[in-house]
Formats: sequence, structure tokens, C-alpha cells
Amino acid sequence: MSVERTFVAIKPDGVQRGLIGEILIRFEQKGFKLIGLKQITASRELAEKHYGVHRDRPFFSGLVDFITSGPVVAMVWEGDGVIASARKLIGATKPLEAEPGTIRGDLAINIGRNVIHGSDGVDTAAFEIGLWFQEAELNDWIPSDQSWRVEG
Ligand code: DAT
Ligand code: MG
Repeated sequence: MSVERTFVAIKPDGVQRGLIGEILIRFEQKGFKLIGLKQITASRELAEKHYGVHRDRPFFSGLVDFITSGPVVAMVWEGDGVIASARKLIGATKPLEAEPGTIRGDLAINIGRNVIHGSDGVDTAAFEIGLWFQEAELNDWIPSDQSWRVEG
């Protein structure tokens, strides 16, 4: 696997329900490296760009209403294969199909309130990181225990 970066966001329902710590700890304990973190209330313009691929879907305007309804916690995580791994930690889009042990499987019921977003590929990760973060908000750093997380 190669070292990648992915964009993850705790949606307004996750923030309102007090799940920020519960979600952060899963990525932290997995061993991924936190590169960027901020709380931000998205503008409609930002939300419409973020969910642009769904523009023609019937749920699009409701989705934009929801995602702009309050603060989200936006993050960039780095690590080997983090894009696919984060999607596994997050679980299936429909929470009732998400396995127990995943974030959505453990913490969500409704597809329209599924707590968290994660990029679904290399191109979307790059696009979403650039959309939500300025370069200066991203931190390159070496955790002091890095040698214990990766093969030597
Ligand atoms: P994911 O968030 O797992 O990448 P997606 O990209 O297909 O899923 O959809 C983006 C979000 O849109 C999803 O997290 C919740 C919402 N959504 C998707 N399909 C929906 C539907 N049929 N009805 C209502 N909301 C939906
Ligand atoms: Mg998606």
C-alpha cells in the first residue's frame, strides 16, 4: 500500500449528538495520522461543490440543507491505504446495512443522518482536501511512535 491522505468530516448530526470524541478516537487508535482538523459551518457553495456528483439526485437539496445546518468537524488523515481503510471504519452508506463495529453501524440509523463522510477514491480525496482546507492548515509531522506503526 502507499501512503495516502483522505478527507473525513463529522456531519452536523454527529457534532450535535456529541460524537466527535467517539469518532476521532477510532481513527487515532487505528494508527492513522491527523494532518488537519477544524470545525466549520459549510456555506451552500462549499456543500454544493462537495456533493456535486449528486447534483441531479432527488435528495440533493435536502442533503445540502442538512450539511450546512450546523458545524461539521473536517479532518485530513494520512496513512497506508487510508482512503479505503477509512471507508471501512465508516461502514456502508445505509446505516442499517453497515456492520456493527463500523462508525455508521454503531452510531447511526438513518441514511440522511449517517454521521460521517469519507472520500471514496484518490481523486475525490485530493479534490475534497483542496476544497475544505488551505495548504497552510495541513500539518506535516512525524509522530514520536511512528516506527511502531509502520514496517521498518
Ligand atoms: P457515502 O456518504 O457513503 O459516500 P454517497 O456518496 O452515495 O454515500 O452519498 C452521499 C450522502 O448522500 C450519503 O452519505 C447520504 C446521502 N444519501 C445518499 N443516498 C441517499 C438517499 N437515497 N436518500 C437520502 N440521502 C442519501
Ligand atoms: Mg460519497
